[in-house]
Amino acid sequence: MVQASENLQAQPALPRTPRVTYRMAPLAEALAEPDTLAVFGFGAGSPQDDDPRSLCVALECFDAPSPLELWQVEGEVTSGRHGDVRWSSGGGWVFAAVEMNENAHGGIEGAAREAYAALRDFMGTRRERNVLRIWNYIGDINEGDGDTERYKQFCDGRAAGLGDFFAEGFPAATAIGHHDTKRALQIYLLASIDAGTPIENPRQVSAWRYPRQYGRTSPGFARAMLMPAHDALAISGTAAVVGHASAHEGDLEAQLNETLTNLETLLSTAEMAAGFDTHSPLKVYVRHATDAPRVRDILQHRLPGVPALLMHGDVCRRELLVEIDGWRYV
Ligand code: 3EB
Repeated sequence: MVQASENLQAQPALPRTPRVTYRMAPLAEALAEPDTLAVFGFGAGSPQDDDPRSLCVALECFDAPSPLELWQVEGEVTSGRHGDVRWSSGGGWVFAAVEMNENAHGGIEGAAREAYAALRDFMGTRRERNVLRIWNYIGDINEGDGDTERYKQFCDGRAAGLGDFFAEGFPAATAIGHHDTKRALQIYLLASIDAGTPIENPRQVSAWRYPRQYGRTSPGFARAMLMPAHDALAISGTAAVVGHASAHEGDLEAQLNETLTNLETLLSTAEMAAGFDTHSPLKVYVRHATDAPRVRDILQHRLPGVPALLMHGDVCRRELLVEIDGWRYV
């Protein structure tokens, strides 16, 4: 008879998903913990550190003081720099981040192209080749009309810089507008030695199949990503999109309800139990600061006890007022 212990040893160890939490703590304390893969502060007042694991996200948090976001892994963490990329690795995971000044690259399109080319170049040096989740924060995302809107220029540059980087499958993603007057494009990612399972939303057209009206270059992202060990679902930026159309234009509460329906659909498609809990860190991007109290009220009622960080961010379609992304652990 096969012993249980032999059985376990025969299983290839899949890397356990980094633990993502929000915490009120000094940055130095978070960085001093040896299992810290990355630490994020939010907004202009957030603490700064030269450590490659530390990133100040250019989005203001509606809660003051704002917490830090911590990513913690099992195993020792090493870190460094590779050209414009700051990175860390540990436990089978890689964090990589790049901040590009648009002015140095002729605008948002060039900055996106260079940023993605830099990330792709760095990832080529790693064993953790599977990019499972990526975040993009872009200044003045809705400025410009039609195909010249800055989000669409970003999509063009992103595709050019990516080349065939995501040929084996798109990661889950977020693309949100920030209000920092420095024209800085911020991109960071989480990659693994093992592949995840992309999840689409049956209520929505897959983003890479969006019709032409949304731009020359369709955004390439999966609606969610089931992590290799099936211990967590990474959820992409999710808004009130049904089919490919924006729903409930001008109605904040209806958009929020539609977004929550989309989130529940992702959980059920990933065969996860319904609902979010105290270990499901979410980010809620709110376009108009004046809407934040109402969004908070609704979410306290609909998602009681769920750590939801409210941030001032613009959704990439100007009629959309709110977007949610985050993590759901098993
Ligand atoms: C949507 O559902 C909203 O361009 O990477 C969400 C997540 C959105 C990621 C991206 C865009 C992106 O289409 C927009």
